[in-house]
Amino acid sequence: MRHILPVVFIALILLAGGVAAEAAPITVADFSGSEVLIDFDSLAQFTNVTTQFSGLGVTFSGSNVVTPASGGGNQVLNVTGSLRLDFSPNMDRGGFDYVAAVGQTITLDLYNASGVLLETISGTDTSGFLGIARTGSEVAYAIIHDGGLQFSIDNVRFENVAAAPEPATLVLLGTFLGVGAFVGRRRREMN
Ligand SMILES: [Ca+2]
Repeated sequence: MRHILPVVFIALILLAGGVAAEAAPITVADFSGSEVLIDFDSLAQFTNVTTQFSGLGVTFSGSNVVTPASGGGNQVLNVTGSLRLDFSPNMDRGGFDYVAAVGQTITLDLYNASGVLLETISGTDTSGFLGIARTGSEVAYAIIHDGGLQFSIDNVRFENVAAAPEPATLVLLGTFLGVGAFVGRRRREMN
């Protein structure tokens, strides 16, 4: 028993640490592979993107229009400098490709359902990927903005990985439950 308690204690600390909200910039490679991916290629030119992808868990608002992407297919051109994405259910990992003008800064702000700004991340390249992960499943909507200029986005990705526990967490939980069962058995044997 004296040797088992520290193990249980450490397992509990690690499990609690996984629940606390933490954020980090991510790349496309950081997604699970089963994330939602919206490439806009199925939409007609000059479509205004709003609720076409609500079945996939996201709606768009803010002046925008579907235009041809330079590499083929479609992208979404934002003409007012601000685009909002509402997620249902909440997401905890998301990102997108962007194209901007030289000297422009593209910013991604993440908010919870109460409108509290949780995280912000910016990109200053003329094209690239902007993404962020935040544990805790709190992200209800995102606003992409650039200070009033035009920008384009494509390949919007998002998911809620908290809904599927990570393997490391499962192993820890299994260890914890296993230790608990062992202690219980030892106690029954001693009585
Ligand atoms: Ca596309």
